[in-house]
Amino acid sequence: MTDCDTLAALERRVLWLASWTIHAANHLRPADDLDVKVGGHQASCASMATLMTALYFHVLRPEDRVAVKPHAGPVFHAIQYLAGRQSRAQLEAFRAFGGAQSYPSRTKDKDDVDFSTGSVGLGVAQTLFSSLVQDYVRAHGWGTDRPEGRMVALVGDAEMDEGNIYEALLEGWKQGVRNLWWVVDYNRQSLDAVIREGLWAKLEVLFANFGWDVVVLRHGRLQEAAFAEPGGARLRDWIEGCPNQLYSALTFQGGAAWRKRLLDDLGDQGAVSALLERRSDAELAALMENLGGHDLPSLVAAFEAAGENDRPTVFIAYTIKGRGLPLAGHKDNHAGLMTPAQIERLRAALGVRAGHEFDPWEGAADPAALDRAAKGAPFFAGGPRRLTAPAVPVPAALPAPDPRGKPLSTQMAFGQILTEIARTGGPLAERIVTTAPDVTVSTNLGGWVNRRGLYARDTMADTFKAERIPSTFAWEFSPGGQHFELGIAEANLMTMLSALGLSHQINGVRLLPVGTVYDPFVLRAADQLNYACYQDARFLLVGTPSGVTLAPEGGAHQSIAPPLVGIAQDGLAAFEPAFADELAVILRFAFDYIQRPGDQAGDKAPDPRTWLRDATGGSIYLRLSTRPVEQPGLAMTPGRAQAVVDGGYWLRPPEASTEVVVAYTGVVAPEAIAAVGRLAEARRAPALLAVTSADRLNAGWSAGQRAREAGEAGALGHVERLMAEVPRHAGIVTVCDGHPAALAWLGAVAGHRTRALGVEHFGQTGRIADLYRHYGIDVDGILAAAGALTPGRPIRIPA
Ligand SMILES: Cc1ncc(C[n+]2csc(CCOP(=O)(O)OP(=O)(O)O)c2C)c(N)n1
Ligand SMILES: [Mg+2]
Repeated sequence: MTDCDTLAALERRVLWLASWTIHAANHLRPADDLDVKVGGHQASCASMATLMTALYFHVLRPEDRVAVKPHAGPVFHAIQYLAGRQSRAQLEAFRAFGGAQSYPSRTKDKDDVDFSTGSVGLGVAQTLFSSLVQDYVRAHGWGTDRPEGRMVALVGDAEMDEGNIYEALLEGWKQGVRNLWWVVDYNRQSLDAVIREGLWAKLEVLFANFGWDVVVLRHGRLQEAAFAEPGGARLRDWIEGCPNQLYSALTFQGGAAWRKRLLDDLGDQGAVSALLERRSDAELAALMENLGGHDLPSLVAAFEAAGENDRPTVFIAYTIKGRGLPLAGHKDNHAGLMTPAQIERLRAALGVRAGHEFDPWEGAADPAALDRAAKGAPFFAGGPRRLTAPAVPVPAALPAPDPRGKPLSTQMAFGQILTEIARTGGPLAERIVTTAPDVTVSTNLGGWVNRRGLYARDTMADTFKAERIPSTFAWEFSPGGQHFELGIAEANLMTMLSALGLSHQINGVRLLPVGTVYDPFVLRAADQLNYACYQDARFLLVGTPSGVTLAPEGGAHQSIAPPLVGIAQDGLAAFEPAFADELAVILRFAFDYIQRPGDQAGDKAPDPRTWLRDATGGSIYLRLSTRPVEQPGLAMTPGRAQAVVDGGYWLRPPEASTEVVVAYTGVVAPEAIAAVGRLAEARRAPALLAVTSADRLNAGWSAGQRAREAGEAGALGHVERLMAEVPRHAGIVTVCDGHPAALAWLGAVAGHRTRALGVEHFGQTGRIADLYRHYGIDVDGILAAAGALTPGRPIRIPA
């Protein structure tokens, strides 16, 4: 066990290294790197140095996982460095290209980051969902060879304003979350301002209401000892009543200012005056700064006491932003940087020689003892923290629903395919875990849930079933269930997918997460989705219903922009199929694709057929619809299946004489097919392109161009091959139930004039026919566009 003197010496090294890392990034780089100063770190780091020293060098265990608040990144890297897990070169390149990241990053940092942070609030929720996932995994009998870990979030007090934290809190309460610590760095400062008075009391009540243990770390040992002296009670009352702004301001001004103010306020009270007089200015400042979050013995004792049980616990640790630095307490310190003169004074105080700033134990009395303590800390004793799990085999084909001549929607097909997987069982079925924010039935997961059950740590019977009341859905919860039912909070869905989708690396157990959401609400949780992808979590996201095609369901539920999200979101391959057999092929691909090894471990070479870096894998987004459409009755040949995955295929190929091409994606297939039939009357050899993934076509196009620019003469993306078949004089009409920009770029691939049809305005309700007409994505709209775009006989409209 590391004693508190050793921890205190480690803390000094942590504070120095973090401060120097930031200073070096600002002052020691070539001049052209200094165009933007690196703010937002120094004061936050000083606030967190004590807390993080106690946690990483004493309290945490190898199985614990931590989300470090973004601006404490340099403290994290310094700790990793002292433990031998981070390189000096990375610290020296802090915030430079390829160097240690500003905010801890699972994917971009080279040391072992458990959870990325940056967009405040998200890492906090991630720890909660990761804890639920750990329970899920163990409830299914997996991963029991490892001890249970605790999920820990280090949270800023202003970060607690983020709403997603409370959405997660509520869900955690419902699901009986445990093994979770949130440690609030209660420095009473945000970026702009000083925090409202009494926030801690609100948090205390709130968390207690949700069944959490609340530990307020207000005073350190020095303060507690002073409170025990004559007059100490008055001092305590003064400290506890002192407004945040004043406490911060006095901290900034130091010992003499403290004395003056305290004497002014309490000085006539004999015993208090004596208490103050017994201390020098420096001692008085140290006393007043000795808050709970800066007192190693208090922190260690509190964490150890809480570690006795698995209850969710919030620690409100009083700290001082910038503590130990000349920036301490100043309300403008968020982006504050120490001047070269100030860092020189800190250097002198800590006994650091010039030129030895990055030496791990420079200035330490007993370097060998510190080295042993740092590297031997339990947290670092468990070897690599990132686990692996073998891929779950995926069958060569998934069962495509048999429409038997009946129209079918992609959402119905999705439900049927999953139900069939549930029925046939096997490894794929075992590892799929579904989740939805109160849209399980309405996104067609009901069949799957009927067979696989809902998950909960405790069994809960379906009362309707027990009472023999007929119902289509069995709603039984058990530890073996495979559906996580979430409340209506799309942010929680995405964070849950992020947690489920990292299980192979966090728990060493592979899960295949499938989350469904009404497509418009992808945007409601777009930042959480981005966060999940940024961490390289692996999942399938199914947006359904989508577009204006949900028609009478209400204009307020329409999605216009998600196809563009599908194109733009890094780490997410988006598909928008029209037909059931396409969906079956895409789903099979998806279950395989989400298990591929990623950028860090995987083969980074692009596939020469498409120029997509498919070997690395990623997550999948499917945009589906509730509109039944006639199935084309085509065979699913290997060639068509490959093209469906690559992003598109010719339903009617172009010829040398082709004058117009209609390219569609998704649910508007019937309109596109009918329009091409009609066009044949007025234009030569109209062609029809089925786009199953605008995202993958677009990505392959960009990659092909980049490769050619880099000298790979033969590089061609799939869409470039498709468009090469279209004669130069032909025009292209694109159509989709979403923003027209999703397909408008097709014309640029090989230089064809293009008219892009789609939806640009939000909120009309009506029948599908009304809306398609209104937005011009019906047959007449396509014909009108084709007529205006290409020369030739007038086209008869309406049909
Ligand atoms: C979602 C999001 N919004 C805004 C920011 C910009 N930002 C970074 S830190 C911060 C304030 C943080 O205050 P607090 O959480 O109290 O941490 P401290 O500055 O005290 O270390 C803000 C607004 C961000 N990183 N993420
Ligand atoms: Mg703060």
